[in-house]
Amino acid sequence: MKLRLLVAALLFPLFIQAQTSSKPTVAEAQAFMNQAEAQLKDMSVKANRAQWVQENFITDDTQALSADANDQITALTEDLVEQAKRFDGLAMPADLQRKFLLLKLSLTAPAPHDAALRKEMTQIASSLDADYGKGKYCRKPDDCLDITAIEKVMTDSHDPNQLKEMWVGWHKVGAPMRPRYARFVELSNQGAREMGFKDVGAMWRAGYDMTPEQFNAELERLWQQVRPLYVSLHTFVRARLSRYYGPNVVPPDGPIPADLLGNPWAQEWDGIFPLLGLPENSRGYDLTQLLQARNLDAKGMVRYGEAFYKSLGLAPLPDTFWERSLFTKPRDRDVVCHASAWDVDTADDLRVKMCIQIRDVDFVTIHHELGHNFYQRAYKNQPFMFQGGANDGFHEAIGDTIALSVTPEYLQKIGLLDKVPPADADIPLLLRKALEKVAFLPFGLLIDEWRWRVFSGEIRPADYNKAWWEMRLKYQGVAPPVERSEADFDPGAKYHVAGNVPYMRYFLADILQFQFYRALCKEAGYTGPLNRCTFYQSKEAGAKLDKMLEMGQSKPWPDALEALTGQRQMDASAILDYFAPLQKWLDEQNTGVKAGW
Ligand code: X8Z
Ligand code: ZN
Repeated sequence: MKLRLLVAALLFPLFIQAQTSSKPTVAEAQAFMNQAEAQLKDMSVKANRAQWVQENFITDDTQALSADANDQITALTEDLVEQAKRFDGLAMPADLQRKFLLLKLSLTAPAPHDAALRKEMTQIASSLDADYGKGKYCRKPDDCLDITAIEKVMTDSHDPNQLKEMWVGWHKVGAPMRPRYARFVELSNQGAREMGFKDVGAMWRAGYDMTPEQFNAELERLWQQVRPLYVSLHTFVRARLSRYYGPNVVPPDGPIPADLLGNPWAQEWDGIFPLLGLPENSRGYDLTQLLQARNLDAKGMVRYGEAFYKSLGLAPLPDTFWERSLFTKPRDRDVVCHASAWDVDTADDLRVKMCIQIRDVDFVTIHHELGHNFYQRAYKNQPFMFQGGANDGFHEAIGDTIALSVTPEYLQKIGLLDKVPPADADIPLLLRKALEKVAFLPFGLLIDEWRWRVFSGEIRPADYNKAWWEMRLKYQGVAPPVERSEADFDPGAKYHVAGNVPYMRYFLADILQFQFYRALCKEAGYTGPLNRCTFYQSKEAGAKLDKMLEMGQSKPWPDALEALTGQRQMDASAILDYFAPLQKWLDEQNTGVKAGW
């Protein structure tokens, strides 16, 4: 085909010139896009199935099948992006223009055109994902802990030696990934450049309906808005941990050892609430205990989650959701336990995959995952290219917005809690929430700050770990519990790095969810203190939410934000409002204590 064109060009140069300068029409662009959407939809369903099987049954074969399917969809997408270049510069309706942009941005890992290199890249991606899923810390050959077990120990144990052992044990998972990760960066960068982007990070940043400079400025603005609240929390937590463990273990004026925060990545700190010295039972209840006292199983917890969404007027999940989801960790095989929500056929085949434990944080994660599923179903009638979150932060924020509504008042309404704790339980309740939401902010920011610098070449493979810990120190004020070197690859011990899932979405979601929540509480007619609001059973809130969800990514995200909140800017004032009483309390507690690290 190409050869024929070349001959024609030599024989009839003038004719060819006339042909190529005749502009394609909008009708042609529309027809091209319709066909592209049909092809991509078909192939993405196949790739979804392959990946579902791989993550639920990790073997060499399923890994190869999933890599193959990914290879094919990558090739198809890149081919379509190449063909779409002939419509560059054509004036077309805004929604069609948007589809062309979204087509270009649709791959998280763009690959080189060269088929051998593309295959190499998709195989590396699949092997990194599988390595994480299979990852274990083995104390002895027949005594191994997977990440679900390690997370549990790191939340429950308060023995610094055991915590250090777990932390070091889990972080061994990253080291073997290092050379493959470096190669992955090279190959996917080449793919991004072939598509016209500077590098993969620049391509990821192009998905926010603004220039990369504007996006950076937005991130900085939001971070500066919330940073004082984070520093107040850090200062308080460090002082209390120093009191609990002693100043030799937790120096009162330095960074906090990263293994002592109740979580393998020190990303959410709710596990250490009992160590902070508040009076026994100060919150009035403990959700983990309530769930366990009910003898709830994993499915029962998901049923509660679904019931919340139904109470807003949204339709129940299909039967296949209950038949095909994975709720508990299988005993006899390796699965990727990191929770995820799936939309296998871009219509009704919704699923979650999660190794649920009966505890409060998993209750929140269930609502989080269902938020993805309800969003996916709400936009299923949009054209394929518009089936996505207004931006990826929106997708991550929906379920968390619902989970914020899991208040004592709500738990009482659904019969899980007898008595709503009085107002003086608010500080402990807010503190517990802050350990989840405020502690997360710098972590949410730094993962992709690191990765963007890796993709741009500013951080070289020889400095991967050094830069990682510099950034963890700078943003989070945490330090590794033992010395690290470039023989380690600690970023690989975090799922989203191994699995190549962009992370800035979670930082945005952490801010957006409070903005959504405040708007939905208002819609529900609520006027009390924000942290006690539940919009459970509010059909008004449900209708407002659904209106935004149905839009998918058909419009720039400020339009979606406006539909729900009336605002067109991301705004951290909602998270600050929510935690305002706590910030005041923390600052009182911190009087005379040096802040920062
Ligand atoms: O990965 C997730 C979800 C699936 S999208 C469970 N989260 C981030 C993480 O675990 O690192 C939710 C909060 C942040
Ligand atoms: Zn999510």
